[in-house]
Amino acid sequence: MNIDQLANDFWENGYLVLENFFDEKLMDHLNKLILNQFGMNPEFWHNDEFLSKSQTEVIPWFPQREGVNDFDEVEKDKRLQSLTQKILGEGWQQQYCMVMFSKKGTVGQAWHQDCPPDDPAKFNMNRLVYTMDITEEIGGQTVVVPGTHKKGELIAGDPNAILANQVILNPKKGTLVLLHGHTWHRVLPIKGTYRVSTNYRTGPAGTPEDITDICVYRNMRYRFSTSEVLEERT
Ligand SMILES: O=C(O)CCC(=O)C(=O)O
Ligand SMILES: [Fe+2]
Repeated sequence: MNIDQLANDFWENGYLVLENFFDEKLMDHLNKLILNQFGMNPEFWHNDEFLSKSQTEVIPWFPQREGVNDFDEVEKDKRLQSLTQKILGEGWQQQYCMVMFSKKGTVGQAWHQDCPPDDPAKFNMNRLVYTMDITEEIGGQTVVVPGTHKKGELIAGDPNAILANQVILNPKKGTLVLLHGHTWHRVLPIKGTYRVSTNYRTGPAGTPEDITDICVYRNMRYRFSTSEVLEERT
């Protein structure tokens, strides 16, 4: 693993894809725990206004907050730690491990930035681990627009439009995706039985715990802690 090259690629494109990064057995084990937790028909967690306006259908689970230690192994991976350090620098902070579940027939996630890009130095970084194959047939592919972590605010408009230069990612079981929180990204609708990803969120030194409280969509800014549309965008 050439860490310097990978870190350069990350800062050039705003994301990085590393296939076969995690052991298949570990992925299978975590995926089983996730399915036990959610079942196939979990209730949505956000309110109706958010679901209809954000066009985002995903249910989060924070296993470590419930004492489920099985997810620690990924976080402790030395290669993941050194790559994170190279990209974010000394003093980077692990925020939390969040599993995101979407069931069959749901819309995925509309275009967004995880936090406002008003100050380019204030951002989160997603470290996404895929415990199952995400394929064309299953849907739920992650879509990014390379380099947009340097382009400021996501352009307003149709929440789900095809954007120029977008790249569709098809992460496999064991793939690691690093994604800058300002990079414009979305998740396509889910056609298969379910779709999960697990996000070990981080940020550079000094990143506030609530950095991702306000999310930028193409039609609004939304604050999760108060379930509030802060700004309509047109
Ligand atoms: O699940 C994914 O592939 C991306 C989810 C996402 O938008 C995020 O972790 O911020
Ligand atoms: Fe996101």
